[in-house]
Amino acid sequence: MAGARLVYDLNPKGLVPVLVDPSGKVTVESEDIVDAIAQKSSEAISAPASPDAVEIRRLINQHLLPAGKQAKMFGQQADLGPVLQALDKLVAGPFMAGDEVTVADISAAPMLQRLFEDGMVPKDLTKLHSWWNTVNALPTFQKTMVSSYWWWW
Ligand SMILES: N[C@@H](CCC(=O)N[C@@H](CS)C(=O)NCC(=O)O)C(=O)O
Repeated sequence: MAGARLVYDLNPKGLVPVLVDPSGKVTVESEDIVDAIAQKSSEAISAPASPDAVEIRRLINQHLLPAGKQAKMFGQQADLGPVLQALDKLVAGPFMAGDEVTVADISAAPMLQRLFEDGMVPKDLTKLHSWWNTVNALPTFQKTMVSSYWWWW
């Protein structure tokens, strides 16, 4: 396609997602892309960054993603329980940081979706289950669902 830029031109690691904004600014890494889009949003999804919301994103990126990968791909769930328990304690409800969808929910949803669909979230983590029921019912979240999805690491 004329004018198309190879992923490698945009991200030397050759990974997606890659965001190119109208000014041509390139952003890589999912979390940075979430923040870049949130800052442009008319909704208040990026504000305010409560300490708990910051901790939720740290737990997701540093612990939930690797633990979820181990559990989903290799059946090793040892690291998954502790991070799910830590997240359950931090859920403000109904969304991660309170009454509104924020970047914490957007960071959390892809991996937690996969874990909930596979029944890997213990029933006694009631705040997380309540969060998932709320998020899963959002028409905006449903629009992101596809019948077969791929992994990112
Ligand atoms: N940490 C990166 C991971 C990106 C990543 O692993 N992307 C996968 C797809 S979801 C990819 O581009 N894989 C292509 C490949 O490995 O060749 C992020 O969160 O953006």
